[in-house]
Amino acid sequence: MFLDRVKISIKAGNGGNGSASFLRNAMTAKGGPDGGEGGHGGNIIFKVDKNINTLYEFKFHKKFVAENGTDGGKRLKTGSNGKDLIIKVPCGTVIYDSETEKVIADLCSENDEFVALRGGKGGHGNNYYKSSIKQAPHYSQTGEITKQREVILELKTIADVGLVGFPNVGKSTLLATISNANPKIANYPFTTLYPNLGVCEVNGETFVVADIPGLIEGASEGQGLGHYFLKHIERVRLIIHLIDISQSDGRNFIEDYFVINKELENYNKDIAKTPQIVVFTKSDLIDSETLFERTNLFKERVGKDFLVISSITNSGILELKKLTLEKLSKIPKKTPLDIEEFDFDKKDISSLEISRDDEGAFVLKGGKIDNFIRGVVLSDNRSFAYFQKRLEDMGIIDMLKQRGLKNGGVVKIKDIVFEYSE
Ligand SMILES: Nc1nc2c(ncn2[C@@H]2O[C@H](COP(=O)(O)OP(=O)(O)OP(=O)(O)O)[C@@H](O)[C@H]2O)c(=O)[nH]1
Ligand SMILES: [Mg+2]
Repeated sequence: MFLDRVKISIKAGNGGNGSASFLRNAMTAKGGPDGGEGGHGGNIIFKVDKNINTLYEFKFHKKFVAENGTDGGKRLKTGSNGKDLIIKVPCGTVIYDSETEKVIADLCSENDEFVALRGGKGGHGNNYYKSSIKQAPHYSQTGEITKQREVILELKTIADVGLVGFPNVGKSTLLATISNANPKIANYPFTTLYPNLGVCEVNGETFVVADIPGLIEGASEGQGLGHYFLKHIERVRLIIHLIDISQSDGRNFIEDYFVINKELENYNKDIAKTPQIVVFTKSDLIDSETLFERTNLFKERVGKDFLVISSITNSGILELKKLTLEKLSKIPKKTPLDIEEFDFDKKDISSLEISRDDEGAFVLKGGKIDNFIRGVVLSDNRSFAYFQKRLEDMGIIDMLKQRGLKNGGVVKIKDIVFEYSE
């Protein structure tokens, strides 16, 4: 099965806790603080792997968690950093924020990578808080806890050329003839169920060709399989539009031309503007007189240039390869998609919300509080004093006073409740 859109969850590693320990050995009965720093959590990184062509692996594996940092230890031992988790994706993977559906990364070149989530910071050990006035801090900082997020991965094939046309017109056969690819070929419609890529070489130069599953009338509205794959044509620079000139499937070749172009236009106006080479296939199945009549009719009715080929006799194949290369040399590469700035990573450390509950207690919330509170281990009186002092330094006590906080008033911060005393 071909999978080209999938939702997965990702989580960077948590930071390790800082340690609050004191040096104790035979020589120093009462040593100083020696608690080490917590290690940082691992990042979540998406990286292009050119050996992967589909998102199939994500069918079974949908949850990705990077390693946590470990806690700091005694004797200033720093915790180890969590390992980054590298998620390998095919070239052409677009990543969306699943909440907003905005594009947050477009991994469209071979060496692209994207750090989606940064690991939580490790907490400071008590040694870090040592100062001239505070020789023996008993508190340390907890590591940062990261949140799980959801992203959507979507594969939009990256190829220079897309082979487009009705089912059974010979797209896969042409791909097999001109490139190193080995797609399934059979004399029935919808043989190709997902895009195949091949590299075609002409005069020492190469380009990448994608064989797209056959389109039918209504494809842009969901008929057949094609609609699902039209997105893979979005990024090709050149379309080779294949039409069965032998009419072996009983359709009319001129109608075929218009129907497919209409579907492209209905799907996306930009695709309709992509340069095309019109190619008549299976010319070996009709005699030269019929071929002459039909191509003349096409000139009259449509008036566009075309090439005539047969993948069986190879006639016209070299000419098509050369024309493709020549056209490509004049068409600029498509630029990556516009990226919305990704704000999973931005931490809210400034917001502060003050409200009062039914009992008249002051309730503090917001990023500023979250950031601060993780540093406080309140099992201990000395760290509690530090906590109140920090609230004062941050100007929060003044703000509360302006709103009516008096001596003995109750303040709630998450699960910490205390009475304010001047
Ligand atoms: N005689 C002749 N037969 C061809 C030619 N090209 C393809 N065929 C035959 O046409 C049939 C369909 O070919 P495919 O390459 O599978 O067609 P497709 O366009 O990829 O079809 P879907 O994947 O179903 O959309 C096969 O039996 C091929 O052998 C050609 O130039 N001449
Ligand atoms: Mg095919």
